[in-house]
Amino acid sequence: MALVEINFDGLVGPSHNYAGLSLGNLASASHGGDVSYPRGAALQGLDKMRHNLGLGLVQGFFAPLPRPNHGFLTALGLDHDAATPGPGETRLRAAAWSASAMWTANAATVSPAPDTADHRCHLTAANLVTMPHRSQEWPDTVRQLRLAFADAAHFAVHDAVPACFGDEGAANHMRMAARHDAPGLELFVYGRPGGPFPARQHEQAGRAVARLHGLNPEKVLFIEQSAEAIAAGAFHNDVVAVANERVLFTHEQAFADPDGTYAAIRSRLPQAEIVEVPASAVSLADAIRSYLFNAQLLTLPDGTMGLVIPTEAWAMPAVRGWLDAMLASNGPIRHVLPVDVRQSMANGGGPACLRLRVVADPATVDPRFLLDSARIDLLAGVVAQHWPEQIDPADLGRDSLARSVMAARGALLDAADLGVLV
Ligand code: SUG
Repeated sequence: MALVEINFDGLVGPSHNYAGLSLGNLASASHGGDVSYPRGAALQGLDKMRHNLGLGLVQGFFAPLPRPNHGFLTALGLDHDAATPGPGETRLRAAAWSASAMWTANAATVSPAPDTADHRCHLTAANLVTMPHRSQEWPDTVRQLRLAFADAAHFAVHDAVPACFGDEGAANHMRMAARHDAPGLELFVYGRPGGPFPARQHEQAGRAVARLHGLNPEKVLFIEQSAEAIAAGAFHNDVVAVANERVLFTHEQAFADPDGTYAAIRSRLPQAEIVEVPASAVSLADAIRSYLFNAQLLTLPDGTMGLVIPTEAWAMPAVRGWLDAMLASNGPIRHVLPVDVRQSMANGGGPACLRLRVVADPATVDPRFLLDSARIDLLAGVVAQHWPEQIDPADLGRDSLARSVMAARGALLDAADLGVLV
């Protein structure tokens, strides 16, 4: 089979909860303390995978990481099972329970084989150092990537770049190309510190990844994210822009220098089409609240493009109005496909956060990470039987909950024949 785009969705883990851990992520902050529904959340995610598979696309998944992460607590000098956390310890304890690895757009940055010097697909795990709860993900993530992409003739998996440079992976990286299997232009978006919220992506992290991947310097752009976007809650670029093949779908205020950015793209990829949503039609605040841009912009088997958006975006009048006008026009995005991922959305993770795109020949990927409808049913059966129905953040740390969360992940790994990740 030729090189195709494969979307690897993170299966929502059994410890999914709302602990309000991500400063600058308005949804996470506003839902902190709410009761979560891990079973419902994971089933919503699996329904999205089933939906996209039904479009005729290749779908993969990654398993949840081990939680609670007792090693993280030990390294911080904390007991695993203290019933009453000491002052200032609640957030640290919650961090060890976070199911944040579900947002696999932050797992790694991926450069497909047509872009790299050695014609292999390169993946660099993201260090995610800005948020303590996410900083513990990458060693387990890289283990999983090395299993899924073990075929060294086709893949190279790199450790995360040094922690002095924050890297959030594919959420701050876009690739544009005439077609997925053609050489592409890779766009690394970074933020500058100084605003009210952390700029999670450091420019040097993107530069390091581009070097590690052996990208042609003429086919790489380093783009500054606009400070106003970060200040408005766009903690990752994929909250305000998404690209697919020749199309960039972006909010007017996504980049520090939009005109310079568009000109640089067009000069390197003449067929680029830039679909810019003006602030006069959808304000930055509405774009971030609705997650319009945290969409999966997908090339469908008939060659047209579809935009998989969260139902929240479809329900917002300003966004709906703009999308209706877009569909009525003769633009490159021909279909809008709403999906319900509300449990993830309440922590700031839309359809695009939940997937990592890898352009590769599916035959070169470990088949245990690829899905067909029977395998989705298998995973859904495990979730229905083993995932906790609900979690009150006040219960994080309880031994009985820890045991059921670990047993649920164990059952999933057994069913998926991934026991080696235990
Ligand atoms: O890193 N939320 C994630 C959401 C990640 C979304 N990913 C992309 N935009 N690609 C984050 O902020 C919230 C966890 C909590 O508060 O319990 C959280 O980690």
